[in-house]
Amino acid sequence: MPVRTRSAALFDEALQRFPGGVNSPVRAFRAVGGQPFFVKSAQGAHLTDADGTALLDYVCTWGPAILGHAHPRITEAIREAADGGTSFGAPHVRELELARRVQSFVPGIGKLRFCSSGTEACMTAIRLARGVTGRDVIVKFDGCYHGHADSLLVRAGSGALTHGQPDSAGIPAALASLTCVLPFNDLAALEAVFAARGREIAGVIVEGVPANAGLYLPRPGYYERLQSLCREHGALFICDEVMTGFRLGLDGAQGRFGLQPDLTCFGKIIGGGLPVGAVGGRAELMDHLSPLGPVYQAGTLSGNPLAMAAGAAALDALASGEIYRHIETLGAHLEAGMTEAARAAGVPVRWQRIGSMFCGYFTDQPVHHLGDALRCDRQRFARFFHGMLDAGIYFAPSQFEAGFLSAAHTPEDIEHTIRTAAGVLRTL
Ligand code: KE4
Repeated sequence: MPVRTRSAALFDEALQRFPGGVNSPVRAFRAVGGQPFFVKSAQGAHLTDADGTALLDYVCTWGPAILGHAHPRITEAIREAADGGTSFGAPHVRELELARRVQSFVPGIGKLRFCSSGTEACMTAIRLARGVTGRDVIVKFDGCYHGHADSLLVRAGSGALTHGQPDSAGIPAALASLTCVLPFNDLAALEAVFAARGREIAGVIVEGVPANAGLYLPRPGYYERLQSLCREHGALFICDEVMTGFRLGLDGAQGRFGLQPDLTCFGKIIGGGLPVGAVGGRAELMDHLSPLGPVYQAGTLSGNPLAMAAGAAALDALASGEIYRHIETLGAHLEAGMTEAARAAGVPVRWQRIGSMFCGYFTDQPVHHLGDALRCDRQRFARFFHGMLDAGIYFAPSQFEAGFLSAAHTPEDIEHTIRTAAGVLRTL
């Protein structure tokens, strides 16, 4: 059991200064018990905690660190940008440099608007859908998380689900009633809601793949039908690629599934680990945004030069496609090894994966939607989490989160993880 006295002292102070001791709920370890460690630094595939313990990191700051932590191309880009100033609140070329890259990789992004988080991107996308269509209803899916804007914190995933508040307090019932929540992968429910309320629906928002209740995948044809129903009824199809954008490939989930969303939300990787978000789509839709159109949206730090520089450096490093081949290979290796380790230990684990994103569900059944995910053995997951953490391997501190690989992970890291898990699973 590693020493965590420094982290414990810091957490004691944090509990006095921040609600729950954290600045984002999922970091609090409430789902797995115990206290979170404090990070001192990070390099490549490893974190170093405040007590000097090295941890092999499968959280990757919830996705952005696809190159690994402190990648020299990113830190150098930030350093060079910072030498010219950290924020201007005025147009500058770095906004164009990142936009050119995003638009060159993702078809259909006629125009973009940068902001400072995935929450802002998704909030803007639904406001735009309502402004463009003049309709009020937004459709989302239970367990999916699109940040913490009021209309989207209805039956939400990630920390909201982890902490048992999928419907947050503080959201007026009148507003929540305009968010229609459907079970994911249920085509009949989708057809029925469009048949009954198609003319009221401003937009449907869905994650590139649902990865905020663990990780499960759309059934074949589901997203295609969702997209066609939106077109048939004049609703906007909003693909939330905050997590999957530039994670599942240069053209994200929409490229993998052959989709053409009306609006796409970005975040995480396009900021290279700095605060960023973006919403993009056809110009005739995006031009509804102020100052051209009537849909207001703004941000002091939108298009921040450091985030733009870090994001451009990240996308340049990803452009050859080599990193995607590497993390796909590692993902398959980890999936096979963890599945075999669980089988040998006699512990039911469904390891679900797409590319370099994965979730080890503690259940013996496949997980296709939130209902399946909720049947997992969360207590056993928590024991597994701590067993691995005590052995120096950091998975997401919730059964309802995804794990990530980076360019810095190696086949030896994967083998070490599998061997360690084989031992931990036998103790559960
Ligand atoms: P941010 O506001 O956290 O930058 O992005 C919100 C968001 C939007 N859409 C998707 C698909 C997302 O996964 C997220 C944020 N992801 C969580 C992790 N599951 C962020 C971690 C946290 O809340 O601390």
